[in-house]
Amino acid sequence: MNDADRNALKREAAEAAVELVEDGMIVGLGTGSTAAFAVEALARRHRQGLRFVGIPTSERTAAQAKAAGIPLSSFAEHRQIDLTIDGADEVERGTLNLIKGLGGALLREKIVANASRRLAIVVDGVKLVDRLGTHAPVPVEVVAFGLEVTQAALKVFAAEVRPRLTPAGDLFVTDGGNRILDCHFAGPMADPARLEDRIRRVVGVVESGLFIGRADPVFVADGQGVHRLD
Ligand code: ABF
Repeated sequence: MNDADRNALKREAAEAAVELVEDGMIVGLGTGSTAAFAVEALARRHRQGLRFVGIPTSERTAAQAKAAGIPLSSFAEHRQIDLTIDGADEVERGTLNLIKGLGGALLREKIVANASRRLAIVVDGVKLVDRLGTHAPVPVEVVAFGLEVTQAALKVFAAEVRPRLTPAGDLFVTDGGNRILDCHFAGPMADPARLEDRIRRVVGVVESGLFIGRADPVFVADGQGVHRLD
């Protein structure tokens, strides 16, 4: 599938999720190319008169939303988000567990997801898998200090642990000033919930990109239409 076709699917999934937004809501704004289509659709609905405020999951999304005229807020004003619309890297059929964070915003995404009554996930069909770990590594956000030690500790669970680099070859720095270690597994994961728990206990880890039992619902666009998974 070419990029244009894939983008058309991403847009369809995003537009379906935006239908869940109601007047007066506090809306979490996700990160990534699929979530960006949702921000675009939200901006259109805002111009048509829908009233809501957005809480962004990254500086990138904040800039997009601001430029599009969406009113933004923060946790200083609102502790509870009604609905967040975000992308994902893999969605497990059946459980709807997720891998997120290849876009580098996993910590803020998890904080926003945690504060949300509902987390609507928008993906194209390529990201729907039988078991997590089919295509994507699990990104783990870690503090910069002791990176090598944390990397070695994560190596106990993963086949390979690689520091995320920028295209220029420097260590990638998250919006929170942390680093990312991408954990590659030899095959699909047997027990992602247990793995999330074990990764979290490693000293130096801030959060992992495993999102267990949080998606509600998932919109998947696959060329046959948009399917809603609950
Ligand atoms: C965010 O952006 C992430 O959690 C995920 O890593 C990524 C998906 O990006 P895209 O929609 O561009 O594939 O939603």
